[in-house]
Amino acid sequence: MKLVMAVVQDNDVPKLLENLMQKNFGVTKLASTGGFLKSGNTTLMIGVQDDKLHELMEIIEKVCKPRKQVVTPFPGGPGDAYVPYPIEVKVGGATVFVLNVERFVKI
Ligand code: 2BA
Repeated sequence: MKLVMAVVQDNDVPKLLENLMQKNFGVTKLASTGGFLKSGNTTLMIGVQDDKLHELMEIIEKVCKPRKQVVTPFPGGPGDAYVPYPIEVKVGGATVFVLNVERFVKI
């Protein structure tokens, strides 16, 4: 069994959850915040049997689209020369971690 931790953009969450529910994946949704943009994103925790991992990854890939976001970087610290001009960053589709599960119990 694997535990998939997928950091996705909030915009993609409703459609992704709908797709995952249709295919009977078990999902826990966590509100999270990106360290760089310091804005909200969503982390989905999905426990999945090994033989369903490929199907799960295909759904995430299909639904989560990369987007461009314009941000103004934060100053590094006191005394830093800071020029607050906006930069464009590409966010997503999804950042996905796949972890081996040692034990899975429901009590
Ligand atoms: P954020 O940390 O808010 O990053 C948002 C986007 O900003 C990133 O998109 C990337 O395109 C850009 N970015 C991040 N750090 C940067 C830097 N030092 N310089 C320039 N641009 C930078 P993604 O790579 O698609 O990441 C989306 C979100 O996934 C991240 O939001 C973070 O919440 C999570 N994430 C990404 N890599 C991670 C990692 N190695 N460990 C844990 N979470 C991660």
